[in-house]
Amino acid sequence: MYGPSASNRRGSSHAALYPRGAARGNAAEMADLSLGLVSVFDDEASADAPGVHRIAAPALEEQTLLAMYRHMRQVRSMETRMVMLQRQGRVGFYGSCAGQEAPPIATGFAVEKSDWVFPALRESAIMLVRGFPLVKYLAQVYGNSLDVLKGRQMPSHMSGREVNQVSWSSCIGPQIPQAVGAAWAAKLKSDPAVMVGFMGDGATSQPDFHNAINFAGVFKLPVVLICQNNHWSISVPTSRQTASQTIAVKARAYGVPGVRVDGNDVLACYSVIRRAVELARSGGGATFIECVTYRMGAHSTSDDPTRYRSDAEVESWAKKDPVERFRKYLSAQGVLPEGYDESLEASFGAELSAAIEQVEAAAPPPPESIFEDVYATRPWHLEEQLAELRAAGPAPKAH
Ligand SMILES: Cc1ncc(C[n+]2csc(CCOP(=O)(O)OP(=O)(O)O)c2C)c(N)n1
Ligand SMILES: [Mg+2]
Repeated sequence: MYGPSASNRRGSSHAALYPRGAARGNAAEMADLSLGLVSVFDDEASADAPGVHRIAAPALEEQTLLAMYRHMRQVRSMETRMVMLQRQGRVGFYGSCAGQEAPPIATGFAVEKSDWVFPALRESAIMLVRGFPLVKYLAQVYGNSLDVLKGRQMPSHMSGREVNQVSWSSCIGPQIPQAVGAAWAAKLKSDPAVMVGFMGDGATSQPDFHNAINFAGVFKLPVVLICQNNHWSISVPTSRQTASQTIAVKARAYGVPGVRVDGNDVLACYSVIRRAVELARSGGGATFIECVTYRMGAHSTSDDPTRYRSDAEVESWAKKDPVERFRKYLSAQGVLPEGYDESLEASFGAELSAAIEQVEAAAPPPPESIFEDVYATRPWHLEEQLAELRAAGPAPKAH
């Protein structure tokens, strides 16, 4: 989408700012990475990327790398299955994150238990990395009695109190000031929690983005703002969204370091997000990260992307599939056990089928539940309405 800048073409100054193997950074060091493309994978997919800035792989144990890979594959299988279920009429709506697995999975590994996630549209799976049960997760799509949100949210708007993840709000943008506000609260309370706020490329055109990042810069807040630039806001391409050279560079205007990273390279995402989280926790303030990625499927099950984007574009990004790139990397490193993929597919396929079966067998939320969770003590007029509902008996069966 973006051409190489003069500073990228020089390249060497970049290398000095983010040296290979650097474990920790400071705000000044990260400030000039907003025009390049930080990457770990040295593969065909990134070889000709303009301004590519290769960094060393993060020092992660083999077990952690495999766990990360497992999550990437699991999410891909889950997204594929859920879209199929929608097409079969078993769920009403689904928003898939296929193609964009790397930033959320990397985030799940980069944050600590006490940190909070404020997602945009395609980061629900962070909850699974942080231990949220699959059955409860899928029940949200069905909105039935196993759903912790009691069917009150649109499908795919998962959230989980036990994993510190708030619901995304459907409106584009409000989670950004919410993340920043929570970071301000944490700072005022000397709470070491870091807030991670996500957005799509489209959300960077919203006033909420500018208000929030400005505030985060001025008050040096413990927040990491992550934009998943998937090149489209439904049918609007990034080129019609902004005339900025990159999205990450917008951070400069607010005195916040901006880092542009290969969003289909899970290890690069992990390194950059982890450093930003550490920086935030150590009092270094906010970082804005642009993850350059691609939505492989439709915006949601209500969208037909063939109306606005070309097959050639989709095919060119298919070659940069983040799951496949990670598989090739692990295989080249000798980390992937023989037959691992096959056993993973089989076990996760079975786990998914069992979870779906359990969820589909659950009853709808009881009608009385609409009177719960707003007031600590139910006011008289709601008591009256509840009595009326009970007196009316069960609703007629839908055909
Ligand atoms: C304030 C607001 N305006 C418009 C919409 C309709 N809408 C839903 S998703 C979307 C595009 C979002 O694009 P982006 O932020 O790039 O996220 P992506 O879907 O690409 O992940 C729009 C315009 C909305 N939900 N809220
Ligand atoms: Mg987008």
